[in-house]
Amino acid sequence: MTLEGEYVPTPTKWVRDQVETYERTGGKEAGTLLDTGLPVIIVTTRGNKSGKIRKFALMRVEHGGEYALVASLGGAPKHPVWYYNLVADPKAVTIQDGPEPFLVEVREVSGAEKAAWWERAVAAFPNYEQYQAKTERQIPVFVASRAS
Ligand code: F42
Repeated sequence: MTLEGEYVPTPTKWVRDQVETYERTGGKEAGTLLDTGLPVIIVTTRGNKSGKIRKFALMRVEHGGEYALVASLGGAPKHPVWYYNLVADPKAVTIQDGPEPFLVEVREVSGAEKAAWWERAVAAFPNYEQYQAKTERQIPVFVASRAS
């Protein structure tokens, strides 16, 4: 399942290349973050200003068929801009975790639910802890569930 529209790659070359290789090989290549061996997923959103198709990679944080999408951006003071795409259209999102992308619906989580997903996220990618420690920004977490 893919979103209709014109794909405009991210200007961040290493991410653009990872997305392209992952999609071309159905996840057989470029499935991990650089040489960490830690798995990634490919997320597709609709640009909230351009309406174009935007894609990026995130660490794979999966539990019970749902995924956490952690807007960490390495602990930068500002959200990644894909955050605003998800807020604007939480149903125009696909995740690719293997050969084929599938449609999901996302919701930003808070409180105890966020704490539970944050624990899973840090277990999958310990760097998230350092990212949160280095910024005043509360790193947002979305949970993606397969669209009904
Ligand atoms: N980023 C994370 O935040 N968390 C992760 O766990 C993570 C893991 C990861 C693993 C592998 C990998 O290759 C990259 C990884 N990244 C991770 C980086 C992630 O893939 C993104 O590159 C990063 O989060 C930054 O996302 P971004 O959406 O801010 O990217 C910018 C550089 C970008 O693409 N900007 C575009 C541009 O032209 O400058 C615009 C993109 C866009 O969505 N535009 C919207 C539109 O309408 O088209 C408007 C957005 C707005 O409201 O301004």
